[in-house]
Amino acid sequence: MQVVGWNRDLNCSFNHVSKCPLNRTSWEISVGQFSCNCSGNMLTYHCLATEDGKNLTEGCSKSTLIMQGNCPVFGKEKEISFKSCLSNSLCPNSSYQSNDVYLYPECLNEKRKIYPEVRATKDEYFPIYLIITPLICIVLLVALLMWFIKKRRKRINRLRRCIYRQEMNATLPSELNKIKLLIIGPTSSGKSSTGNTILNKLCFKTGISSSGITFHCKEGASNRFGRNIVVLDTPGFSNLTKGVRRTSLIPDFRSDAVLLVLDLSRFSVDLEKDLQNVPYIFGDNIFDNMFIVFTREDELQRNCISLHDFINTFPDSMLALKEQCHGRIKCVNNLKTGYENTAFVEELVKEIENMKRRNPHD
Ligand SMILES: Nc1nc2c(ncn2[C@@H]2O[C@H](COP(=O)(O)OP(=O)(O)O)[C@@H](O)[C@H]2O)c(=O)[nH]1
Ligand SMILES: [Mg+2]
Repeated sequence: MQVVGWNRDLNCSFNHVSKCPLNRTSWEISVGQFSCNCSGNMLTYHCLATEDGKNLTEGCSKSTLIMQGNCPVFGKEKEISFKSCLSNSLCPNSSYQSNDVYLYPECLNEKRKIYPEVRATKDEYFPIYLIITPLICIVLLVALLMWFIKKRRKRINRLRRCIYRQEMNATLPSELNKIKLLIIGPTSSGKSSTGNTILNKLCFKTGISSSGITFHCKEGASNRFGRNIVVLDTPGFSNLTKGVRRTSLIPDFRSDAVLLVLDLSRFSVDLEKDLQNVPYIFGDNIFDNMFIVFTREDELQRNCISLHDFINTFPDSMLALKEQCHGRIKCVNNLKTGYENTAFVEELVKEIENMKRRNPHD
């Protein structure tokens, strides 16, 4: 850039404008409107780009000869300088006076295309920080939220464990608080697992075997919710000799409730036959205080089916059984451990106690 005009000491005003006049008529109107009688010097109206290319400025200065291919600009001290017009054929193609610049709109282009070095200022690039800053904020927010949720979940689990421990440490109840449960059902339906869930300890051996794992009745007890819960686990139907009555197979065990444990993923003709034999093996009154407990609730959840929807698919024989049990049907996931199954056991205990209250002589 070369300084070609100088008006540092002249007390004239300069205004930034959004547009410069681009033809003779409007230029002359601006000349008439803009007073250039500064400090007694006869100066000429100019409307030029500033040296940094950022603004268009109106002001008064001495008219200066600008050489071909250049555009006049206002320097930092409002002196007239020039910059090369690198654009194209629309650039000045001969020498001219700086106050005739309106003849070359390329020099007054609002987008400053005339000055590649000015055009390259960072303000004219897309402001990447406008994307990066909110992005960083979002990532930080998500991380904070996840940290908060994790912390909360930990606290809830700690609380649950605490409640669970308190429940476990409850003082041993008297005989009056005893609840006796008899567990029956087909082989491998999950009887022993359900017994363990109720007692909240590995009391009965579990596993898969076509002939069954449990061949003898086994009793287990545990203190839960301030009650002394006693469970009698029995062999599967296939290991109970048909034609032999309960009394000879199962020790004298006056249960408060019978849990008929069925695997909800296994409904077969064999099961229907087994169920028909239930009153013969266990006695005609077996249904009076019976709960049907379906294991593998996890399978229902995996298939997004509610217990209610599942019950709606029951065959007639099961509907009849449901009626006999007065609709007492429950569902359990024995894969859950400890306090995760607290709700199931607590609900079962409450329902058994309600049932006992309604039938005090049973
Ligand atoms: N996925 C799943 N498997 C279960 C559930 N309950 C029991 N089982 C499994 O079923 C199999 C038989 O269980 P078990 O309690 O020995 O049956 P039992 O012969 O009736 O005493 C075992 O492998 C258990 O792990 C349950 O709720 N969900
Ligand atoms: Mg078993």
